[in-house]
Amino acid sequence: MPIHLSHWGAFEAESDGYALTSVRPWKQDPDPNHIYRNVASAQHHPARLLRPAVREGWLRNGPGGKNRGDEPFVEVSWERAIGLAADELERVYRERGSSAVYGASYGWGSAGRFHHAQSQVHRFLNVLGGYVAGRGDYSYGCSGALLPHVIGKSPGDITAQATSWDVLEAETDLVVAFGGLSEKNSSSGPGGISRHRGREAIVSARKRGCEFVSISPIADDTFPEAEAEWISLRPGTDAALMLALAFVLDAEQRVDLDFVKRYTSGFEVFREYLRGDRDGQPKSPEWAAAITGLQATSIRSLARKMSGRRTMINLSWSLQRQQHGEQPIWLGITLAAMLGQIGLPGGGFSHGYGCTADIGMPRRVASAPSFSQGKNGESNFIPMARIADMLLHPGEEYDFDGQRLKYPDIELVYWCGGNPFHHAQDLARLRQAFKAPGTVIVHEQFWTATARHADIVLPATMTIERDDFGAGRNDPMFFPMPALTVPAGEARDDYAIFSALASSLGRGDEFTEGRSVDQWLHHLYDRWRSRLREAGHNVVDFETFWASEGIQIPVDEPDQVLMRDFREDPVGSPLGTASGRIEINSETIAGFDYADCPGHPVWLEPDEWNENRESRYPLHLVANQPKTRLHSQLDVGAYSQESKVHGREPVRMCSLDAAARGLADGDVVRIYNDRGSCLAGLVVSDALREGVIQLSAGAWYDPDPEDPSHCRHGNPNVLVADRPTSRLSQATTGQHALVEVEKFTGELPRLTVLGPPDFVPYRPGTDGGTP
Ligand code: PGD
Repeated sequence: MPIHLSHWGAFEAESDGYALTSVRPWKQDPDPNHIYRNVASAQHHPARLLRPAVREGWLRNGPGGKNRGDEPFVEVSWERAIGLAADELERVYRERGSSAVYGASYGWGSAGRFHHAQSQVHRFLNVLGGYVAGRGDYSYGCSGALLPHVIGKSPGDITAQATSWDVLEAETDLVVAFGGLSEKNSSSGPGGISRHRGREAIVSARKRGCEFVSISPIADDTFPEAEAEWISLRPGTDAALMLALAFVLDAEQRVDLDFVKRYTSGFEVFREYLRGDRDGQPKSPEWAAAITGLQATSIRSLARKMSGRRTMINLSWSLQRQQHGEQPIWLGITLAAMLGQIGLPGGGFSHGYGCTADIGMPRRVASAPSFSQGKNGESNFIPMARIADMLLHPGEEYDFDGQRLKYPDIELVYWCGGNPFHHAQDLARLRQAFKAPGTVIVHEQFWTATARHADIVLPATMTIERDDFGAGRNDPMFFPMPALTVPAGEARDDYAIFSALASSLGRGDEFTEGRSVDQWLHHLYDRWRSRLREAGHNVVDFETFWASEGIQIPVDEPDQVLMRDFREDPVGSPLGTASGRIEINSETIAGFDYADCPGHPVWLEPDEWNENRESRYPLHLVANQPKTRLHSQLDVGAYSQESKVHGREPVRMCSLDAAARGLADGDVVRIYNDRGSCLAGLVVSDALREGVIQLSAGAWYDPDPEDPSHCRHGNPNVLVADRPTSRLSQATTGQHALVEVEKFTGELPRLTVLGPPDFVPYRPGTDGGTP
């Protein structure tokens, strides 16, 4: 039976050529999840995009976004759609140049190396002259700016180089997981995952006697098999807890001063802050207790427990998806340095196991082949999460990582493989921002909110409808992915769409290099095979690979340990920081003079947190990753839909908070703050700390036509502020917001986002063309 790869695992599928008739997880996956069940049920769902469509007002009046998101669509032929998009691209590049085209097109897209949507769109726009790019990402954008200054590595480096599960299993005595070690987030990995390994490793570490501590406002943020001690702190206060742990290590002479001296720089400056030498406030457990809501005694005993044994500090990505997100990451690394175990098997830190399925998989000798994006001729970029600011404030200046930058003036937005109306914050504001450019072009598989906020919408195939090959970011398995069915409706591969557009614009040869999909797959594979052969690794030829159920890419070092080289030889293998060491104090960051990210890690109060329970919005919303889908992908699929309550996204709240509001399990509730509101279905669960609720991201945004700040479906990003982490990183703070919850007693509104939008027939003469 053919094996197919998805971000959430490999699966075996049978098909009748039109649809999948049977799907089950790959036999060799020790711990599959159920997200694969969304695939077959979504493929022919009414929300599937079947034909090219153009917003009626854009078709009639041309560029201009005033009514974008409010008007019906006209379905048109492929020929017409390609003609309209090509003419508009030609106009914008000619009149305004590449600095007026925003093509970052952020998003996870689908598994598959050739049809990788972002590679496709970037290559296409590069052929036309380039585009304004987005730097960083929504996953770990804050760490992306910070870590190069602190450890001279990107988050991508440290996820690929993370100490392997095998080593953790054999060596670690204590895992202290800030932000947990999540079972649900371990379901998926970018580009695909073959064998989900986390649970096995935790089970066998536990059997050996390894202990786990889960620090999170949500009890089930760590695999149940870890049997973790739950330290339930107030959301957003990990930095204060970490400072107090560091304070105890220092006060009780538990700091490995030899390690600190040899491998770090700036410890003394940080220690003055810790002891309160400059501000008069020692960062003691008593000080942290008032901020975190924990007992000073439990902070002290955790610090003692961490010293003197092999301790792995796990820093989840969620910690930095909040205001001042740099601080807990920097402090977690500082704590690991003070314990002196960085570079030792099973000790040190990770960022972070449990965030995606591939962290803890040792590096391969080479990544799988990929489609070249070419060279971007445009130098303008924005930090990825600043899209609404860019569209609303062209020409405005802002700070980013020591630079003073200016937002470009965008006329055309091109999106392929992402869903900004899922991933961005303050969606009512984003909706306003999306009205600014002249034209928005989107390739999508479904009528997501992003497709509904576009002018030209082009239907793309799903992975099961096209030939490709796939491998995850760190995963050693490389799978052939032959198409399992024909495309739904008139959907085309992104490659076919870009080839047609490039050819209309006279750039076809540059984009395709004269190759069909099949020729590209052969070409990319053969080139990759020769490179591996030169490096001494033999892999089978393309035909053998294509007929196989996947091949193994050799792994470099199964017992990989993060920063082992640096520990063994700090002079010969220095870090890429200014000092070549771990920077506990960074002169570079201090030189930027940012009050919201000073030169060493500190506690900074966020603008929004629930210290004051008397506030109008006393509940702390954690808007984290969902369990039954990846981000917003395939929200219409069966597994995702089964989790809904009265069709709304589930929100979890503890029994005390529910009782205080007269709410019961299964109620439809309204969650609100000054930015917006949404409906959700209540699940009462004492896995939540009192005063905290959890509503995962990813329910497709279904705005009330009268009030776009109200989502009828349960998308938390109407509630979360579009506030940057700091001037250093300008990343998302999507994880938290303050809210209140009440029972919804009105008539339950119908959801419109789970079907197609309104279509109107083409009215000849409106633009002189034909449909
Ligand atoms: P996805 O739902 O994966 O979200 O944001 P991202 O935009 O990546 O969107 C992918 C889209 O691509 C889907 O709509 C899918 O249909 C489409 N697609 C898939 N394959 C293809 C293809 O081959 N071609 C084309 N044309 N389209 C395709 C994720 C982002 O959300 C991330 S990474 C994180 S970590 C953030 N997390 C949070 C969070 O924790 N909390 C909040 N509040 N907000 C977040 N937003 C961020």
